[in-house]
Amino acid sequence: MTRTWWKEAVIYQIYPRSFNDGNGDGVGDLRGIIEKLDYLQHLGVDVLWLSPVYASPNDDNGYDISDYRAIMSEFGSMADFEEMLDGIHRRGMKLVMDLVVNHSSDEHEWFQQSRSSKDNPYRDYYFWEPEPPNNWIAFFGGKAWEYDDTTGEYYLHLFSKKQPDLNWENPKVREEVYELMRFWLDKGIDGFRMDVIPFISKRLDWPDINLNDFGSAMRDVYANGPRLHEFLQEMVRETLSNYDAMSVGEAPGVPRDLAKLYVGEGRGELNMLFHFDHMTLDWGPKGKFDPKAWSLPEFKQIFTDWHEAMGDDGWISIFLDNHDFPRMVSRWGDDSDYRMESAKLLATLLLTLRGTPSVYQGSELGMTNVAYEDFADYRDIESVNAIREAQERGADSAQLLQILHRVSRDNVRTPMQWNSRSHAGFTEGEPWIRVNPNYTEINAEAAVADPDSIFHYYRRLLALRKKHLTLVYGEYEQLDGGSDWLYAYRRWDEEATFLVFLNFSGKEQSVPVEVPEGAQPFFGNYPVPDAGTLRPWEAQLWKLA
Ligand code: ISL
Ligand code: CA
Repeated sequence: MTRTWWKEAVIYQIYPRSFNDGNGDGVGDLRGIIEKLDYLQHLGVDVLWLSPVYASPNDDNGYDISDYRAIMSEFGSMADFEEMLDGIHRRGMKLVMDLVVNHSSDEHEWFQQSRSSKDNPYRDYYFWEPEPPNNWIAFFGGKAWEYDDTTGEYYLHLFSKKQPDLNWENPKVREEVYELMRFWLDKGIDGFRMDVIPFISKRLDWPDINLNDFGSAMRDVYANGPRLHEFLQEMVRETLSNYDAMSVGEAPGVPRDLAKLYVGEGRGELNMLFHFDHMTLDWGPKGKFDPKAWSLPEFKQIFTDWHEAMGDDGWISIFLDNHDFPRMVSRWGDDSDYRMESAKLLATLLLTLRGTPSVYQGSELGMTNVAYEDFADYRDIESVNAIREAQERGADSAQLLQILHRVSRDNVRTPMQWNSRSHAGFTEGEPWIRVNPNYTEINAEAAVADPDSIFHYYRRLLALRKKHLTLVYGEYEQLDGGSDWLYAYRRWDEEATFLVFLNFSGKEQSVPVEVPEGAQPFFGNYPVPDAGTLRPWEAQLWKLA
């Protein structure tokens, strides 16, 4: 397998609005990020991925862009951006920006022109139809075709109605995208995370979707369109191939058997992708607001199947949470009795699989989901729309709150918890979204001061991963025979062999897999490991040879 810097890197995702407020207006910003670069360097991550920082009316917190070449005024100026980029590079880190080009904001100049008349030169930058050609629904509720009375036609939006989908069939649209990518690459950024990139090529036969099976709608209709790979190859040829930059595609709707088309090494498309199989594991037939139980055997199988599907030709990025999904310790661990242990166990998983790990801000502190008691505390458009729709239906409020506590994207958008002072040290003003009340206990200042903290566990394991490339490139084999509490696997190459045992339960258990004679305890979340026994949420790494 070819060695590259982005395979050996660890990504840290910053959600700028919630990271750190530098000027006291209650909204995180670029100066706030600059203040925390030393913290990130100390943690030992390599690549900072910033959720969008471009000009935006913030219907979807920056994922609705009105000017791709300007910095959002709330976040600062281009001079702040350049200072931040320089500060990142001086510390030996890299910067990856979010590329959101499946759609723009409706306030982008292109859409303003496009909607103004049927013969405007920008008309074909978007999809316009005299009648909705199908039953598509939008991710944030309601129908995907919106009537616009200026010209009496409907435009397509797979997300909110303020996020009209760009028409990639139009070569001018593609050229605009490549130009804006070159604009940022020429400034010296180190790559892009590409938002819903499998959706950019539309099925122009406009088939209906099965409204009771959102998973197959994503896979067969919204994603993986007919010209997708042609577009990606063209994009890479025109932009990334001329720079030493990385790309990671957000890939909802991409099944394992299609993944190599995106990331196979000779394809000239993406370096890696974020697949969604574990993220949708607890979604019912109607999607995330219809949650169901998940099981450990299925969860593990997903990692094993993806490892095998990629083999030695293709790469993925491993993540257990991000700005769209619940906190990993609340979702896959135990955020009450064993928060510390289970957050460390999940860190072990995240950092010892084959794939580039992506750590979401605050997970290195074991930050948890939030449980707002008041609907008015929710900020995310997806939650706000879901609340409105449920109330219109006359749904039970208590039940709705329970679902939001479990699935709302605001769970991961509460301010970063820096210290135990007012508003968790995030801002000197009023935060745009309420702080999680557990900040007095869970915060960076306390974590950095405590050698046994989750923070230092990440830091040490990150350093070990750098030193032992077996943990990056090595082979992988699952060893636990489908146990419902144990996840056990081996990572190995010519240099070394590691055994990883993860107890996904709050009970002490005896391990059915033998630790070979001569194996040394290498790392773990309890002081001294005992071969053959795992304590509640214990993670053990053993090294052979
Ligand atoms: O957030 C989700 C479920 O709640 C996902 O289905 C999400 O909508 C999907 O992964 C696409 O996400 C990306 O594009 C969206 C944006 O809202 C997300 O924040 C972004 O990660 C539209 O740009
Ligand atoms: Ca601010």
